[in-house]
Amino acid sequence: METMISKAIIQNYMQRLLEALESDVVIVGAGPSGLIAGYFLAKASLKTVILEKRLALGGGIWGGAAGFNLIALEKEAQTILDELNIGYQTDKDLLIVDACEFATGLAYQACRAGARIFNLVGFEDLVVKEERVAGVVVNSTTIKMAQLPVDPFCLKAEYVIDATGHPAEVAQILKQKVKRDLFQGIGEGPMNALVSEREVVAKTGEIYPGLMVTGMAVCAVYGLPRMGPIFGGMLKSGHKVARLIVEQRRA
Ligand code: 48F
Repeated sequence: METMISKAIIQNYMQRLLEALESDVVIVGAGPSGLIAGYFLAKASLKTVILEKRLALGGGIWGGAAGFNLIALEKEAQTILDELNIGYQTDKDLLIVDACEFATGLAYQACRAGARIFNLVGFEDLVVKEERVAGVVVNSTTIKMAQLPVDPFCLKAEYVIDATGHPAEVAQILKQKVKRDLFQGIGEGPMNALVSEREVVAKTGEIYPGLMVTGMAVCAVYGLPRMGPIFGGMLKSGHKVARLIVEQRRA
């Protein structure tokens, strides 16, 4: 019985991993922007892989504001919340959502739509060919944490999305190794929720052929202000990046 369980897990995991070696889109980071992008891409029938270096999905959602586990969204996010079957209550012009329901609801809906999520797998480097991003180099989080000298493996993809949040880790690698003038330096400006919520969506898009940026990684790359525990812009940014990829592939 014990070996039967082990064999079933190992065989099926390896099958999933083999299937993920070539995909339409690899999303790095399973915070709100990455999960919602994964949901819309998978819904549009694109083969979508989401990589998350931590054990839990949801990124910066869980703690709400200072550990008060509620988050706020603008009222126009209501349509997406309804589509995802995530509950909310209204407070003046805002929707208030339970952070735990938001994180688990986004993760569940991305999985149900068909996105393949691998947690405990961290992005390490890009594959770049003929001036286009062609995939990612990844390794197991446990190997990275133990700082073992173990080589990584690669996943090929037509598009890579940087959804790593504040550190914009994928864009950082691109700047260091390929395009030094991509941006000044990584980092957000001081808090301005209104401007940031607007600009994060406006600037979501392709920063290099084959590499898109979404969520707080957009703010980090363009030096936009931070916005705190308001998440409408994260959903809109993830939705937009998915739409841009679907449109580019159609063109
Ligand atoms: O930080 P995160 O939630 O980014 P986001 O989707 O949303 C930002 C908000 O949560 C909040 C905010 C907006 O209101 O200010 O902070 O832009 O999620 C990023 C995810 O990427 C993972 C990280 O563990 C987190 O779950 N991640 C970061 N680097 C890597 C990674 C990496 N190298 N490989 C894989 N995953």
